[in-house]
Amino acid sequence: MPDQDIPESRSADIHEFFAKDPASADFAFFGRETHSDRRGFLRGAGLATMAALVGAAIPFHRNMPAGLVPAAFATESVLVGKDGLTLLNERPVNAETPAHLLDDAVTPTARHFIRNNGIPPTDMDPEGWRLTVDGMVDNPMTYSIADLQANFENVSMALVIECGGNGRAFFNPSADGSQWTYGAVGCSEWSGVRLKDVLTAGGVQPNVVYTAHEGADAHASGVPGKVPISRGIPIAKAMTDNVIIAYAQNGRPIHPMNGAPLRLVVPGWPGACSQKWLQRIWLRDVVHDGPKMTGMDYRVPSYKVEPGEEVDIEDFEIIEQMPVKSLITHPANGAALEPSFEVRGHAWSGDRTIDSVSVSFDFGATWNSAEVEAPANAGAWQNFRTGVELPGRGYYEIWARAVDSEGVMQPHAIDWNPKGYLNNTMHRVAVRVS
Ligand SMILES: Nc1nc2c(c(=O)[nH]1)N[C@H]1C(S)=C(S)[C@@H](COP(=O)(O)O)O[C@H]1N2
Ligand SMILES: [Mo]
Repeated sequence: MPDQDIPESRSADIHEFFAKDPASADFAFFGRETHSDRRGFLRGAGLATMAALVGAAIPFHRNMPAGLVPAAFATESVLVGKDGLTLLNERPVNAETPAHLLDDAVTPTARHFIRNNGIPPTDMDPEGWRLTVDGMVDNPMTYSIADLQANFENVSMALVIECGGNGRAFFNPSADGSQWTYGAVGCSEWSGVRLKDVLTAGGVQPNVVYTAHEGADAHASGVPGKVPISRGIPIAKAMTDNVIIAYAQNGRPIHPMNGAPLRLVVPGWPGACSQKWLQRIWLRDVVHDGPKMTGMDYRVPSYKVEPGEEVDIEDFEIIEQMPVKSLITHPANGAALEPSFEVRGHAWSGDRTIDSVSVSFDFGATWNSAEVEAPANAGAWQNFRTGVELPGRGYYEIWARAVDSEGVMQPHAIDWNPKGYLNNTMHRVAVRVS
């Protein structure tokens, strides 16, 4: 590979890295060689890309044994191109963003969390990518990404993706699954075409009730043909304006771990609806029953249950909108501060908007209303800020609670459910004034 093709910064050009040197990229992201017919890591051209990825030239590269994986990758591997994320699980990969790193109004790609149910595809070449739209449509179609761009209106929107299990770590009794704390949420700017336009072009048949989404990732068990996750949404939701088939994230190709080169973005609903590495959407006349649609997956009891209570599987229903929630992104939890500072963060609520956010520093005895900005567009989170003036030195907690456009407020305590979904309790951060 000629030198001028070297990506300049490790986070900006991950996609090019994949396109130009798949073998090295595979190694960097997956910790293994996936194309045995291709040149191995660090042989010949691999050096240039590796230097770009470790962020500096490697003066002693001649001494590096062939095939040696730099220690810089050993700890980062899949987190290449990500900045400061906490790795919760490695296979499949789950990584969340510490709340204070989510301070930006629009989440940089490097800080968008990763939630994988299986093993990502290694071929994410945008040129060869195809999306098939079929099932109960009059005109089944297969599109390249260029076809989508040429045939439909291209739109860019800041959209919230939050994992249904965000906050699971705080359930007691605890729930199985990735122990997300606060950071399985992000609001990147996504560019793509509207799902509704693509479905309309296909001719939605009158008896359609649900979409079904398929991606190119493989099941974690490695069993060929086994699908890790295939979810869908009611057709009415699919036909709304801000559900998009995205080909870009923050004006750049989508990060490989966020679903490059094509993904769905269904803001306000469990992240699981936003199929990554999207290859097929088919329309159905029944509620979709693919993997992770049934049983207890992304479902909660249809009534309030006691913590630990056994619930009949029949009594579970599919999670639709995510509940009202806020996140304090400044100050950081554990910060040492002067008595006067600004509290900042974001608030969001499913398909609704936020009416108000209040902030307390005296364990909820008094609340001050924060200034809340309008969303950048429907489906984006809303930024809030307020100044606080603490009375003197000591330990304080900053609490935030949002109220949405239907008057629903975040709770103090968790509404327990067996799989630990939908934890929207108030966010608290500890600060010390000295
Ligand atoms: N193909 C595919 N799409 C997927 C998943 C997956 O494992 N495979 N995970 C889903 C879940 S559970 C979530 S929360 C979001 C996370 O998106 P992100 O990894 O880009 O943050 O992707 C969803 N789309
Ligand atoms: Mo998720």
